[in-house]
Amino acid sequence: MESNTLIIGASGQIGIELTMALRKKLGANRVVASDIRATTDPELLSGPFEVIDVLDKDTLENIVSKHNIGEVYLLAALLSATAEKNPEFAWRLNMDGLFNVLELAKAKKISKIFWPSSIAVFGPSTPRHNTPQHTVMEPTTVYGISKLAGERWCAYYHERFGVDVRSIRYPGLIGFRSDPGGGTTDYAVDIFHKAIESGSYNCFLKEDTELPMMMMEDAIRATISIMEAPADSIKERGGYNIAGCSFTPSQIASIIQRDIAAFSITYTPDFRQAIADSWPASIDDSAANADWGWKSEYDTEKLCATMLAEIRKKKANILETHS
Ligand code: AKB
Repeated sequence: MESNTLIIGASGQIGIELTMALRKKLGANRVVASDIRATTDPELLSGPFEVIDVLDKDTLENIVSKHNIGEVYLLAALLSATAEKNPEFAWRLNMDGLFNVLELAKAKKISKIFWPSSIAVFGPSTPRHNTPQHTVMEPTTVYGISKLAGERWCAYYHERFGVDVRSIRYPGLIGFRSDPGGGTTDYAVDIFHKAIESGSYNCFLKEDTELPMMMMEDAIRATISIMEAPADSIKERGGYNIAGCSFTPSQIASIIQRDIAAFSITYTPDFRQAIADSWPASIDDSAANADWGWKSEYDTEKLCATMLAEIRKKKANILETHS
């Protein structure tokens, strides 16, 4: 019997889009979406849905056996800004959740794992531009520390127990279908919604804060490609650098102003500025390109044009449905 796929944390920013992409590819019934809370989202309910707390090992194991799960995408985590507010819980969720899934693979109850890492594994002592795959890694955030430790555990479980775990260091992810929650790069999604809704945006980062970003379509494609790549092509069992584009708040504000001339932006940096300042500005993804053929398809211009067009379309559809 063919095994199925489980997505843990399916209600989050990546989870919804990944669930839909995998259901399209594999068939709705072969992809089980799960989250800590029940959902009313029709997209998530277009196939099987289970409530799972990834910290509850027994329930996780029962669901894996009930649905004959082979591959697990573990997306449940606290992101950088939220993690700083609750370090103890962030560490527990981000680490113990990973251990529970790695242990299932070690016991041969599942065959393959995707676990997201992040550019947050890097820190202020890392070279900021074109950050290499292998370099100094001294993260200063709870989130970054948990991601770096998680990468090392993934590599350890692969080396020691043959666990097939694959990982990507996501940059800031920009999508129009779902909202981000609790990240430092969230401004770069919010700015498009505010520009269209109210014509102005108050940014929590300084105007010249350059960060690596990526259109969600690219991120989903990267995630599915690394999982489909032959096992012997995956040389990095910690996490792969992947690059999309890099920009500052003032650069995207200027692009938005070409479309919405009256758009205005103000800057009120808060605690997230220090997090952003500790991260790279741009990423070297040549290892991902060489090992499993990764290449981004969205530059900053294309990303902005897509966000503006799709958010407008979404709002027009909502108005139409309500009229
Ligand atoms: C965050 O801002 O915390 C995330 C990330 C870069 O991992 N988007």
